[in-house]
Amino acid sequence: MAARPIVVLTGAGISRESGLHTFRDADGIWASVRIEDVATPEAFARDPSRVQAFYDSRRRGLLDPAIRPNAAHGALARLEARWPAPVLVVTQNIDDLHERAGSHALIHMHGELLKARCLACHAISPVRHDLASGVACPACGQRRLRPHVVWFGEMPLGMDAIAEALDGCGLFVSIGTSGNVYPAAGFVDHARRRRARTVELNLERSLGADLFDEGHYGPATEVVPAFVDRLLAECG
Ligand code: BV8
Repeated sequence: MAARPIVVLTGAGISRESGLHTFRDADGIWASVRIEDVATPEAFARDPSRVQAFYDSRRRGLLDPAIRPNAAHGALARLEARWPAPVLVVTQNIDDLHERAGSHALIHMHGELLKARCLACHAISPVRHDLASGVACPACGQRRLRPHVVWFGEMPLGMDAIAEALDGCGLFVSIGTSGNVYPAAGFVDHARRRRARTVELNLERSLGADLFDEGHYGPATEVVPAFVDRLLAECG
């Protein structure tokens, strides 16, 4: 049977072994700061400096040369390069590790830490420095930049393209996500309704584990390359 398109959803767990923290693990980001204080539009309106400092700190962390893509990111880039049908990675992550590993068909549905959005002209521009310093928008020159990040209560990015890809995929793979956050956590249901095969690759069973046809559990750098190798062997 001809190879079908694949949609892969990734979450913070795929970047954990690269040295980036997850959100809801014991040492996760939400263990030391509240979503309501740093990851909502209301938080930004109430205390922009605090929100900018939260993302400036994470951006500096991501730019540390020690933070590099890991074998799981690499396996997904290999899958895209060698699978004989489209492979789309939809990531909830705002890091750039999928790009640096070589993935090209990629949607950052929660935005990107290395981009800023201008509140005056809406331009999106690359950023590698602190926004708290009040840098000017390269497009309009005004000093009203926010992180190009989707906060709680904001519309995720690329939803139409994601829905179209889920409609047409034969395989949906969820990697490194706890299944807490919607609409991402609902993608498996969408794929099932379209009769796609659904697979979860995670350190432990997620909230939606029962919705998957199969699950393989362990560190992403082990279970993702093994799964990709098996997929590519199956398709010859
Ligand atoms: C939306 C920002 C409407 C960037 C994030 C009231 C008003 C409006 C909406 C809502 C509301 N109440 C609820 C909602 C919905 C809300 C939501 O889901 N809330 C939850 C908390 C209940 N969602 C929204 O608000 C979304 N927008 O609904 O708009 C709409 C929707 C559709 C259509 C039209 C309109 C916006 C959600 C995006 C919020 N922004 N991040 C940033 O700061 O990073 S969400 C945040 O959680 C991150 O993006 C993160 O990616 C995401 C999900 O977390 P995970 O990636 O899963 O990380 P987590 O730590 O939870 O889990 C890690 C997993 O990895 C674990 O399972 C662990 O076992 C595993 N793991 C750990 N180590 C490893 C590993 N796996 C493998 N190997 C390892 N080594």
